[in-house]
Amino acid sequence: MYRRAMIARFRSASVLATLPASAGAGLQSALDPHSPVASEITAITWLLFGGATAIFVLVMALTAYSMSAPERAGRVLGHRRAIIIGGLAFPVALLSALLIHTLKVAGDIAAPPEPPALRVEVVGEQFWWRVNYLTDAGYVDVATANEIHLPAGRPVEFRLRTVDVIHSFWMPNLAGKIDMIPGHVTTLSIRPDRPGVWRGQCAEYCGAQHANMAFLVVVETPEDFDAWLAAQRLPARPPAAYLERLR
Ligand SMILES: [Cu+2]
Repeated sequence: MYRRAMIARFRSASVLATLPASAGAGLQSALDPHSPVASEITAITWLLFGGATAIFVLVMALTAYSMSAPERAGRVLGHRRAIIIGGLAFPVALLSALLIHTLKVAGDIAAPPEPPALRVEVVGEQFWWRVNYLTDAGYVDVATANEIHLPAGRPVEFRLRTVDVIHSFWMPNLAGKIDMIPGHVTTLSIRPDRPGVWRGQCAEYCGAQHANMAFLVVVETPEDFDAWLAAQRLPARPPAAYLERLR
């Protein structure tokens, strides 16, 4: 219900009115990834969830066994070899394997696989997002607020900074959280896999209006994105209603 209300609110107020009805499916979900980085994070999530569930079930089964046959369980589970394998070797081997795997994935996520086709600077401000599209030379080409347009299938580099307190930039469908730290520029590289609309949110409590610090990510075909960018470069025009009144 909330999601429908959110989509309706944004649709009525912005360019989203032109998007197909299916655009809002999985609007804000880390379990519905739409970039290689987000897919890797989701895979780790399921790996940890599946592994933790298997260990929980195993421990519950051993607990039930111990309660139903305490003497026999005491002999089997209390044996020195069982304690070394189950209490020491198993957790050390498992946690080490997980550590190596997650470090490798974290390295893949941090190192952009390809040079960016687009650089976007996002500035966190209490309590909104300034979005600057940068030229190759690093100057601001076009600026928007609370709405990020991206081309599908093209690598994008975000340069993230803040002008006041710590914020955290989070697009659950497209990437993990990344903090915006005063005095620092952090970077994030993604490649959205298909057109769609997703919602992002500040993930670091930053003040009274923190919960309202949200934004939309509109991923379009490269042709639509180029057309949108070209339209944004045009000088602002007065609203139609205002022109009507002048007639
Ligand atoms: Cu914030």
